[in-house]
Amino acid sequence: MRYIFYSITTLAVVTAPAPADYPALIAEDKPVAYWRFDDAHDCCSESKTGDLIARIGTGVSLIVPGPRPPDFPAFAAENLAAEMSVPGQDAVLRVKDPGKSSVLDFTNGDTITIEAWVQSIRPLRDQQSAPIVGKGRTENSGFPHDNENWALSLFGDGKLAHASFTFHTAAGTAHRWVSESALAPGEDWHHIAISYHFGKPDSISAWINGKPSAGAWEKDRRTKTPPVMDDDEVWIGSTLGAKAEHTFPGCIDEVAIYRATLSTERIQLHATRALHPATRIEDASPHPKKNQ
Ligand SMILES: [Ca+2]
Ligand SMILES: [Ca+2]
Repeated sequence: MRYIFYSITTLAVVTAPAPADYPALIAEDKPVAYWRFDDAHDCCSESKTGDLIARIGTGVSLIVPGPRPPDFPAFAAENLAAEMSVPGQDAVLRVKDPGKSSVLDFTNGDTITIEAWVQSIRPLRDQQSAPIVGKGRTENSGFPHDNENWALSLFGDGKLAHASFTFHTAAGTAHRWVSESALAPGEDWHHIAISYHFGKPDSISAWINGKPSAGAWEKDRRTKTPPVMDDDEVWIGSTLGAKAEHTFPGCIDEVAIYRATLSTERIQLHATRALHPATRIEDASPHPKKNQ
């Protein structure tokens, strides 16, 4: 009887009401751009807010599963993500900057928060950067090579992947912050978020799967100098001409950009992950021995 009672209580946990649906959660925090990759058509995936359109490169697949229940209860069972499926062959999503003083432009005094779900399937080499979403450094004609306005990436240490935030100054100097916490490559989905108030190097916050992580600017790269700000594109999943070595090694989903900081409580809500019910039963239930 003990085993039957255990199963019933576990079922009660499984059928508890799910939290609010993910797009509604994001909308409450008022992003200026939010790409879901679920309702893409021919060429494009539209932002759920504003009118920023991500044009889909031919090396991107939009038929792969994103985070889904039961592990990620806020998502729909049919949630889709963007896979950089053919690295080096146009595996990138491109968003045009509307122009001067657009919602994609940031300078000193502005706050940016960037978040995304990532499935980093292949391991990163030591010092390898895996771009999630960033503005500039596209190698588009008419723009300098070192014009990264802002970017969220993973950064490899040869084994694990750390969260990183980078920008260039107008002079073209790169400034990279790297989290202490890191995630292992594989099939699991992870929520990554970074918040930064430009001009204040100590203002940076990062969260991996909802947990705040300490971190540091690379040596001599703390700066109060403003970032370069121009009209280059935002790219999701790749940088630097979308070459294979500069393309994200896996899938990206639910990319959101805010012009404000988000509290840890809100980030944790976004990053909600259920304990896997099946695993709990497997692990926790006593199994009677055979022939007992
Ligand atoms: Ca999605
Ligand atoms: Ca601009």
